[in-house]
Amino acid sequence: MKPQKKLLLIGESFSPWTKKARWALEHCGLAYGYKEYTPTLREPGLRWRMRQLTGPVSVPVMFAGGKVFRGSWEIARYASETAADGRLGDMDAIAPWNHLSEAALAAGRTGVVRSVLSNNQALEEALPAFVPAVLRRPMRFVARDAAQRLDHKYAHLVKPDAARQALLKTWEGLAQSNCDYLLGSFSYADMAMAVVLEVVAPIARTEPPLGPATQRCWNNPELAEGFEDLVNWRDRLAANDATTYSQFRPE
Ligand SMILES: N[C@@H](CCC(=O)N[C@@H](CS)C(=O)NCC(=O)O)C(=O)O
Repeated sequence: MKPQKKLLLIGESFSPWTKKARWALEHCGLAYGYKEYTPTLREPGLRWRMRQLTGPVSVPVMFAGGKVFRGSWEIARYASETAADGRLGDMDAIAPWNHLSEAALAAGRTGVVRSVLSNNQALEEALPAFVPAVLRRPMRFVARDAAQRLDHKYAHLVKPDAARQALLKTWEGLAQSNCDYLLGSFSYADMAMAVVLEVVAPIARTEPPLGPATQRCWNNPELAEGFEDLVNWRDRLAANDATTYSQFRPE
């Protein structure tokens, strides 16, 4: 293990990309500080910290020894290089799995955002915690506006059917490896693909917790039923001390 720098991760607890980053850091035994990001409200602060005043920003972002690591893949690579013992697997061999995961998550996110947009209760739940109950209904438009902006920001990344394709490839990969690990032993490939199930039948603990209507928006019963074997596989990884991470553990 290389000497450890102080790490600060900024993410969204419910976001599958943040889940991938945390899982990788924790599997590599790296301690990190964590701050929850609130889109729009916290964007100026994040831009300031990143020294990035223009262009799109997204989370997770990690700060380590004056360097900025943008996105789950850069963070996972950093974790792998710091652990320096190959415990996340061969990252070059894993890259194609991560591409499948990214495409599936992009499609999943757009599905979730559009489902929130068509659900008044979920829109109210999306407002920050400090908004009092009586103001939630009249302020739905604020949440709708934020969700529409997210939808526009990321819609270009969506390839139809990407989630199903990624799940199918994972199912085939596991059948081929003939064990619970895509590359024969637990690696970031398993994390990247197991996290796809978080836009199908999520189980990771989120803080702050999502409201009940929002939770329903994150579920895709049709895919969950079609890929029940994979949901069970992900549950086995989550239940195993050697392969799980903090968001899969009860508090
Ligand atoms: N490729 C990036 C994707 C990260 C990403 O899409 N983050 C979204 C999560 S929904 C985000 O930051 N959304 C909030 C925003 O755009 O304001 C990664 O691997 O981390």
